[in-house]
Amino acid sequence: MPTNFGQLVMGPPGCGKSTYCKEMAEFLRNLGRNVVLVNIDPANDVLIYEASVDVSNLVTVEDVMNHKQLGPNGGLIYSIEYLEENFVWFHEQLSKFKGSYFIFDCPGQIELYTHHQSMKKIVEKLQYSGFKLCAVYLVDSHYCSEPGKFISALLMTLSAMLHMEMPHINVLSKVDMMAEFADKLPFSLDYYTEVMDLNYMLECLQDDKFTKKYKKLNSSIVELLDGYSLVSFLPLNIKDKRHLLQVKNSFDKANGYIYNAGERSDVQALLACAVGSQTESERIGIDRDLYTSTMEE
Ligand SMILES: Nc1nc2c(ncn2[C@@H]2O[C@H](COP(=O)(O)OP(=O)(O)O)[C@@H](O)[C@H]2O)c(=O)[nH]1
Ligand SMILES: [Mg+2]
Repeated sequence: MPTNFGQLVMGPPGCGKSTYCKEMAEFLRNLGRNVVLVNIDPANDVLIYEASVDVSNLVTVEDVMNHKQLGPNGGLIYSIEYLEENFVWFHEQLSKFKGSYFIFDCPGQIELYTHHQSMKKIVEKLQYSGFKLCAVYLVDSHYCSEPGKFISALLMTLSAMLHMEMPHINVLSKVDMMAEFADKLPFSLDYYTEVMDLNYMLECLQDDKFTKKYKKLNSSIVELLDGYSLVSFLPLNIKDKRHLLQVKNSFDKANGYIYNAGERSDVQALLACAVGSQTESERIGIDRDLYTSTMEE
């Protein structure tokens, strides 16, 4: 029986999930992969790609809001709970595309990834029925513009990693926009992607006008993040093919696609992908020049 590989694209609203799904699907299709796009964001009323499976055929937030007298957030949570209850429908839809590579465009309500149970249960059911999945968690690079925002993004990302309990890669999206707020960035791009020594960030937090009154809390949060030492990001400008390739290599390792699917038959390419044998400048140096030149002036 063919294995179904795939990824769930998660992250807060507006971080670029749907755009990523569309562009990554195209990128992978150009490499010869048979990609199926699945929309599981019931709030996605206008789709920018053609979805082979669309949760709106089962439930829409608008209907839920009208029938259950809920607001947009409650409506979305209810819709995902409804999808979980109707997993048989969902599985039947996906079964039509056996052996494909699945990209799931997920909703932007982060409580679904940090503490609510339905997304986790949907993932468990998919894994139980043979899907090999990983999470691609997008965070808008605008979060780097203030120390408090960056720390909250790290906490949110860490919570999602711990809660979802699945192979996980994190992506800092829209890095092409970083030059616009370069004057606000005390550190270079690799500091944010590698999440280097957070004591430097702590110093910024202790001086920042919004966070300086919470000195003990700031220290505890930084200590917690340092203790887990799990969060790092890959940079992504959606128009940059080198970034798409880096992200692809990373998610293919995360869910084991490179070891099973036989797409990259060339042994050297396989090894390079498997052991991550890239030089530092290949991985991030070009980006530093492109996106942070104004920061270093
Ligand atoms: N500059 C820039 N804009 C992006 C990038 N990725 C997405 N966007 C824009 O961000 C906005 C929100 O993207 P969308 O995919 O709808 O986000 P979602 O709510 O997470 O699905 C759209 O206007 C996209 O064109 C990127 O890499 N660079
Ligand atoms: Mg979207």
